[in-house]
Amino acid sequence: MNDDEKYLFDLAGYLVLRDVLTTDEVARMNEAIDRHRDQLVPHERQFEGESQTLTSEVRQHWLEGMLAWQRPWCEPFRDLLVHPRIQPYLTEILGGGYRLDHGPSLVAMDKGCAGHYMHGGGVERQDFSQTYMCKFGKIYCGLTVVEFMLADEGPGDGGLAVIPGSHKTNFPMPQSLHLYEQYAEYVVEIHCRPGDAVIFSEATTHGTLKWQGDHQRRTMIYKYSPRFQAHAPGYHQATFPDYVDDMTPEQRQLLHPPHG
Ligand SMILES: O=C(O)CCC(=O)C(=O)O
Repeated sequence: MNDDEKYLFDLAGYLVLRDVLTTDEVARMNEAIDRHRDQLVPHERQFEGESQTLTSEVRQHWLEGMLAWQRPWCEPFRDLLVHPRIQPYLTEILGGGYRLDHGPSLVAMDKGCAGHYMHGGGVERQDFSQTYMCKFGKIYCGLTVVEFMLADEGPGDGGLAVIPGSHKTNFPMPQSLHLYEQYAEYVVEIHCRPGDAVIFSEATTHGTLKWQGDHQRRTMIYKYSPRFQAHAPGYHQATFPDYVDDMTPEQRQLLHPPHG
């Protein structure tokens, strides 16, 4: 993570990284998802709230469980846990030994699909697990999101949107902004090509705009925490799930419970 990227991440709460995945990696993931499309689950209506701008009869579809899929389908998703382009960023902002907190999850959206209200940021995050701080030139993040784009997300398509700088806000978000009904000029729609990645603090206010693209939106979401911290219950309630035995030691390291 170079000095420009540290400045931008601290300023805005997110970074867009171009060409993180090869065309082949994107194609392998899309093929694996196509093979499991019968497992896509419609998203609950609660994520649009009462919003007049985000609601739709066309539901988002989510898919999980990729790490446990049969080989070769699990492989590209396991590889993302230890992707060499992403690791230096997470090490810098989360510290060594960071953990997969929850995910991976696919969000798939067809034309006209419902969004997700603006959430996170400022005083909404009273829980330290989702904090953002910068002290003595060092960034400290709690829950941190990496989105890997598997389809084009161009101007006017909708999809991921953030409020730059909102990871440092001090006042409650107006309800009309939460519902994306007012102050749209403060919300930035993120534009990506397949293979790009976006890293953002969960404390950066973000959401999903209604999908207007003719093609299906596909983004893979991985959420990480520092090694000593958990937001979600994790993968290790009593014992590790069986598929962990079949992972590399480097991949398995990411599924460890919080520790000092
Ligand atoms: O659709 C997206 O890219 C954002 C999803 C989101 O807001 C979340 O997982 O918290």
